[in-house]
Order: sequence, then C-alpha cells, then structure tokens
Amino acid sequence: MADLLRLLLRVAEKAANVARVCRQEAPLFQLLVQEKTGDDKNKKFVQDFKTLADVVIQEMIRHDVGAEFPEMASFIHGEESNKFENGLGESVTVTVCGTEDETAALLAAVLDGDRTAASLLAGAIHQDPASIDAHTDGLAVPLDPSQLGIWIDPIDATSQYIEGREEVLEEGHLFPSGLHCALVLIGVYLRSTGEPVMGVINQPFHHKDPSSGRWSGRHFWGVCCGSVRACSVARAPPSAGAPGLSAVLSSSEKQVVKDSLRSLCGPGRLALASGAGYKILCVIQGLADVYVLSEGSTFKWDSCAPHALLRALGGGVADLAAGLRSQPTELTYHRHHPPGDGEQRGAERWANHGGLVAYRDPAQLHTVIAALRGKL
Ligand code: 2IP
Ligand code: CA
Repeated sequence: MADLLRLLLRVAEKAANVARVCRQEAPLFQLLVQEKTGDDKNKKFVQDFKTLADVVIQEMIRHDVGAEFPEMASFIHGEESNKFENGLGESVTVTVCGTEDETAALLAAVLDGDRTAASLLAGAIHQDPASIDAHTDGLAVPLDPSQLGIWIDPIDATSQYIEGREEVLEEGHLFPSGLHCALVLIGVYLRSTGEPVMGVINQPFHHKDPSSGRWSGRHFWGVCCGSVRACSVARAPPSAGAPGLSAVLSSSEKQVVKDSLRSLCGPGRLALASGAGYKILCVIQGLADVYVLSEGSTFKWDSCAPHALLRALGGGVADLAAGLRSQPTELTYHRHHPPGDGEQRGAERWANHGGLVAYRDPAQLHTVIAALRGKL
C-alpha cells in the first residue's frame, strides 16, 4: 500500500494547488473573501465559495482515490456534503467529471453562471501536480484497501486561509497564526478498529518567493501499522535540560486549562495557535511537546491524518475526558460518538467529544492528565 501513500501525497498536492489558485486568481479570490450579508446572501448561491472550494477538493480526492482503489470509494469521508443549491434554487451535486470542460460546466451551475471562476477552478482540479519527492522507495505497507477508510479535511484553519496574513517562517519556531496554519489533511484508518494507519499533511503556504510572489508548500507523511513505523519527520530529541514540557493550546481554551498548563510548563513554554491540524503538526515537529484541548471542538477529519504521524513517532492523540475519568485511550475513527445515539446529528456525530491530548512521549501524556485531573 505504499502506492496509496504516493497517491495521497499527489492528491494532497493537487488540493494545495487548488487552495493556492483560489487566493492567487482575482476572480476566485473575490469570491473567497466576499462578505455575505442580507439580500446578497439570498441572491447569490446559498453556500459560500469557501465551502464550494472545500467540496471540490474533497470530491477530487474521492474521484482520484476511488479510480485507483475502488474498494475504498464508499469509505472516503469529509466534512462537506456535495449537494449545492444555486441562486435559482436548483440543486446541483458537485462531482469531478471526466473532462475539465464538463467539470467547468457543472461548477458554473453552482456559481450562478460565473464561467471565468468555474474555468479557473476546473483547470486547477484537472491539472497534474508537480511530481512529489517523498522518499517512500522501499517502504512496504502491509494493508489491504478493503480494510481502509479515509478522512479528508480539504482546508483546515479556514479562518486563517481566508484572512491570509503572511508570515516569514523560521525553522524550529512556532508561529501562532497566519496562512501557514492552513493545511490539507488526509488520514487513513482501519475500518475494523478505527486506528489511524497512514496520514498525509500538506502545508500549501510555506514559503513565498519574494520575486515571483508565488507560494510553495511542503508535505509530511507517516505510516503506522503492525511493525511498520515510518515518518517523513525525524523524531524530535527530548527537550534537553528544559525545566518542564511545552504545550500549545487554542486561544479559546478554558482559563483553568491555560492556568494549569502555564504552571506545569514554566515561563514562556505555553503557546496559543490557530488550527487544530497546525497545533498537532507543531507536536509532530517538536515545536511543542503536547497539544491539549478540553472541548469537543475538533472532528475526525481534523485529527486522523496528524494522529497517524504521531503514532509513527511513538506518540498519539488521546481522549482527554476518558483519561481524566480512568485510563487514557487513543481516539479512533470508525464510529461516530456516542455509538447509536440518534440525537447526535450532522458533523457533531463525528466530533472528538472528549477533547484531546496530542503527544510524542507517553510519559508527558500522563503528566498532563495528572495536572488536569479534578480541574475540569
Ligand atoms: C477548525 C480549525 C480551527 C480549530 C477547530 C477546527 O477546522 O482548525 O482553527 O479551532 O477546532 O475544527 P482552534 O483554532 O481554536 O483550535 P476548520 O477551519 O476546517 O473549520
Ligand atoms: Ca478542520
């Protein structure tokens, strides 16, 4: 299944191209940042353009993976539904068609006849990505496609993607917000147990060429199944001689969690950052030791891909509430929560309800849980 990994790296790069094109091409960018208010909201297509871009990316991944691995086609999930209603009240199901022209015609129907925007978007979807140098040669992955399912987050950290603030990143440093927080996340899990076994993360906006103004991205991958543990990121060395651990949290985290972790971590070792995927990526890269979230505000599509990379590095993503109640258990991806509860509707069914702790070192997971026990 190293072929699946290479395919996912390629489709993630295509997704990153679509994300970049939507910001670089003026007709698409205008749609992306338009404020929907009052009358305008009713005149324009009902869902916003960002949702359409998400759906298009999600459908493109479904199309490409389904073509090569038909056994997986009905187990490829994401946040969005592909049913749209345009300004005329017509319902359109967005799919990726056989040709660029057909896809453009379909998108034009959703975009209320905006052919320029539809053609630009279709062009990006049907373009072959630049070849990816992923160093996966010799990797053997003992998995069968009929055992696997996929979670896609086409663009995580939407608000940062739309706001578009540009940062010049420095290697080894965490940057709390900006375009670099937007990530394409594709995670693969085992249908039987829900374990995440393969993950691909693409960061579309990593470096901006000062002369051309063009962005280039970078990617990360990991595989963890049976005895195979492989990751494009080297294991971060333990924070040598540092007094405590370091943590990254959402800026909207509860005060009691911020306070508890601030005293656990020591001065200057608690950061706030945007994007659930970006925060887990910070842990993967060793920019923070743990990411703690006490709310059920992330979803399976946010955590599946980066979780696979953390497992490949000897860490994981645990359910915080379960850990506080009894034992830490790893998040799983095959069932909605709570199983069989008819009251959980839509996206909420797929929330990581108990919050989470992402970690590289299991000892640090236990330290965090001990520090929060009795406080939430
Ligand atoms: C969001 C996004 C947010 C995050 C939230 C995710 O996904 O990553 O940034 O909140 O949990 O579900 P926070 O930044 O406070 O951690 P999306 O942008 O795809 O909706
Ligand atoms: Ca998300």
